[in-house]
Amino acid sequence: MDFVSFPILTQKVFGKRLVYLDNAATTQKPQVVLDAMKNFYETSNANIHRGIHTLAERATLAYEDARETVARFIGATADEVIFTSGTTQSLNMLVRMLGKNLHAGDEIVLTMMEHHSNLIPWRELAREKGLVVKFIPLTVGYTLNLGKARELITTRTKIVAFTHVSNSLGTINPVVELVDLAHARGALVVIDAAQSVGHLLVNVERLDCDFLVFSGHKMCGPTGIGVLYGKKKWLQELEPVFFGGGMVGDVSSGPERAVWLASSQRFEAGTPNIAGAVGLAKAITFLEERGIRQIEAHCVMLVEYAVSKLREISRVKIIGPNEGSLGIVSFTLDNIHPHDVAEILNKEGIAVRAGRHCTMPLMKELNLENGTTRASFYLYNTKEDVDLLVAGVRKVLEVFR
Ligand code: C6P
Repeated sequence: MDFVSFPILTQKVFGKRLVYLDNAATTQKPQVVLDAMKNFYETSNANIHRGIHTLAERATLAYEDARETVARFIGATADEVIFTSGTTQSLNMLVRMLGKNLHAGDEIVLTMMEHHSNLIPWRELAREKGLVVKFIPLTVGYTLNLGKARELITTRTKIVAFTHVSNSLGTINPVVELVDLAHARGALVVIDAAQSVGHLLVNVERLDCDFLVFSGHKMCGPTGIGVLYGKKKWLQELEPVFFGGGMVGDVSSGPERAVWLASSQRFEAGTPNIAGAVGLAKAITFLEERGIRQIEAHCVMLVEYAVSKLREISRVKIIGPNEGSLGIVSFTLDNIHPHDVAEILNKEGIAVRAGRHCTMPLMKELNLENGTTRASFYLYNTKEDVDLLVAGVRKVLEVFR
């Protein structure tokens, strides 16, 4: 599927066809995205919302069109979409904005499978303000323990923040149940959708989440562009935490506070990643043309195939749910260090990620101090890629007999 649209995938590594299975870290970029960004710089580059010359108007239009595209894609309105540099910046910004209304003793509920980006910002805030952070544990089947979630989410809970899809396990979390639980207790919901947007249909209206964040680079877009979605009623109440050009309606040298712009631009201080937004919008139309449902089905099929093949090897242990994993297969091979596994696979032209995947608390909980080897798939991967991975794994096991 779509192999030819991605120029980088046509190369060889150590004389072997590149088998790129590190898509949860970042996906490759189709030619149309590369062309869209090149075309922007060649024909339209200017700063936005500032100039009244032709290029400035063209660039502003391209940037705001990109915002419209993102909004439509996730079922939001344009004024609910804030461009950031990626999931990590979205979360750090959001934590600081929400933190202004949190007080000592308030509780934040996260899950044991959070990426550091949806963990450390909350922990830092909690340390500063005396907040309590609680974690929803996992079941033995690597899914969230919803019974415990019901106990942990109480009227003291102010925020429930969780990943839609685990980057280490591939687990798809039950968003609707968690949103219902949180809202029933009066808590706000923050969804880390870094591993889900562009992989399955994500509609913020249907999910009824309060905030949702994701990165362009994990869905065929460029690096350095991401999104913070917020329900309009919350964004209207929140104060920005970054200040500078492009976000004020009025400011003077006096001590009085500046007046922020009313639109989501007030959260985008400074010159944003204009070409990145253009590239992300192109990535979205590229994915839509291929069909998000088809992409999801393709990745699910590849995971099922990979799991069934890997399970034939007795020394492999799959670290993830039996079913319902989205494009991610994490595994261990006896006690072989995942870095050794990845190095040998690399010599076979196969790119995987090895280690703790920025989820150290999860790995500690699972007694996997060295982490796992993780293969992650996207629309351009094939069953042949899986076969090569499995052959590579057998090679690793021969080396570590
Ligand atoms: N996970 C991985 O290999 P950034 O780096 O800001 O684009 O995304 C951070 C992030 C947040 N949440 C989840 C669930 C993620 O998977 C990631 C990025 C990559 O798993 C790089 S650590």
